[in-house]
Amino acid sequence: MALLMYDLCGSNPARRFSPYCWLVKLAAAHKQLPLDTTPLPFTDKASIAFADWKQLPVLTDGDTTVVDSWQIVQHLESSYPERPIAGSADAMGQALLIKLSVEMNVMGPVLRSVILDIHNHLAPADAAYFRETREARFGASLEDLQAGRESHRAALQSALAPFRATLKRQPWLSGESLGLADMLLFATFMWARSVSDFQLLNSDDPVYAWRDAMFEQLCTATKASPGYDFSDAGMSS
Ligand SMILES: N[C@@H](CCC(=O)N[C@@H](CS)C(=O)NCC(=O)O)C(=O)O
Repeated sequence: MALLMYDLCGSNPARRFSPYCWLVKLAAAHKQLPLDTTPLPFTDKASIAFADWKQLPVLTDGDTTVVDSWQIVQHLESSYPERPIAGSADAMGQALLIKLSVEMNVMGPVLRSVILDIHNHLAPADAAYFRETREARFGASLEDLQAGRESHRAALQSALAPFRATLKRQPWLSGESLGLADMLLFATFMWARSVSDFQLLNSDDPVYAWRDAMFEQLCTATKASPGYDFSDAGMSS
């Protein structure tokens, strides 16, 4: 087994912030799989042209290339079933609802809260690319988007309501043990944490305590996984 993931980075190659790349790192950490990573900036599409893909993460597993974080997670689960993150095809299917809920409801307010912080961690060519593509997508300047971060933070609190209610009734989003549903939400927090010190959560929020517990669990797991370590992932959000 030789797992290599192309991982999005900032001007500092050690600054890795993509939530999709975080998801793969979390899954590999949980499974205690050694995962090597190659840092790539946004504008280096040439290095992943072999995969016929323009987004990160891209994973190579020996001779096999897998693109898209969800397909990568499914590949890891089927190829390396020990220490499952979902445990069955049905559980994987149910986690898809969590993934889409995070992407459609949670990622937006998180991104708008830290979008200028992301930009400020990029090398000049990437910063220009990020500004152009994201300002076109949102129809507003990065400065204006992030200036509204208190309202984005409020929107985030609402989006987290079902996650918060779940965590009042059980220790993990996946149930009695940490699993894929937890990784899907946590990856989004790692995205922000890697680039920003903006406080997204109130400290009395059950999601805050869960996030600390996730960090603790996965930092412990990565100690068994040479090649990467996220105990120093960046800032604290
Ligand atoms: N559905 C893809 C989404 C991946 C994605 O959007 N990655 C972003 C980084 S967070 C990217 O590489 N964007 C390339 C670009 O904006 O040019 C996945 O789950 O892997």
